[in-house]
Amino acid sequence: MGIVNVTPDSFSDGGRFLEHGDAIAHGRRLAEDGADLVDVGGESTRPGAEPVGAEEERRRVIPVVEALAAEGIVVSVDTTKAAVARPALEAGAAVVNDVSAFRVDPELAGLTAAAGATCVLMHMLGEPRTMQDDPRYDDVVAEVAAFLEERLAFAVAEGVPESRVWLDPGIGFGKTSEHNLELLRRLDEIAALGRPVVIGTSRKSFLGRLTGRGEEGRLAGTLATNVMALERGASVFRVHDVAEVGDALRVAGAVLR
Ligand code: HH2
Repeated sequence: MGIVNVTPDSFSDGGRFLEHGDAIAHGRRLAEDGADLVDVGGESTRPGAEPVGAEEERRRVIPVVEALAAEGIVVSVDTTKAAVARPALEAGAAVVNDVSAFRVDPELAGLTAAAGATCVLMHMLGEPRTMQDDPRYDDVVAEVAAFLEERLAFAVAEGVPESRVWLDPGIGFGKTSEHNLELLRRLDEIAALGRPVVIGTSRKSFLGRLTGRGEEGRLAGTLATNVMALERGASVFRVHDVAEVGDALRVAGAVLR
């Protein structure tokens, strides 16, 4: 899953793809680099980010979703709002990637079901503005697994077939570096829920803390974590550097087989 952030403030590529033409060209490049899926988002979820209204979010993402889908690229829309997901699905998006797992806007579940779309349900403790203020768990993996199980049941109750639900432990969303590492170390416990696991470590700040590098220098850390996630059962890898991570996963996958 390649990332296209149509935002001024995303943590690693904010402002680079705010123009629709640039975002579309970037999505196309990610598909050429081997992405099976391109994730288009118009609201940054970086720690401390300010919320964006539905109208502005639609203005940012819908033309990009429409153009990429028209080229036959499988598109997911990274949003928590039904008012954004509805036109995105009409414009050809096939996947709804909701970092709130249908908590911000429960209506999004029925909408996903009616559209026959797939959804990504992600764990987050708190909300983006405050999530990194001293997050605490007794057992982060058990708590994330229980949350995802509950949200999966909610989605199914709202009519989304279980086969159309992917689960994501939400690396960096209300987690310390140690929580992120524990989730990666024990990712097999999330995979044991029986649904495809999505993992998003790309360029995130815990990699910077471990290596001392800024966003642009975190490819090696991104590769290491995605390979380890593959080994522990992840099957969808949300990344900025599609070609490089794709190669690493192909090689690691060949070894594992
Ligand atoms: N991470 C980010 C955004 N959306 N969706 C899923 N399913 N999993 C993730 O780990 C995830 C996500 C944050 O990364 P990014 O899009 O690069 O930055 P920003 O939120 O600042 O736009």
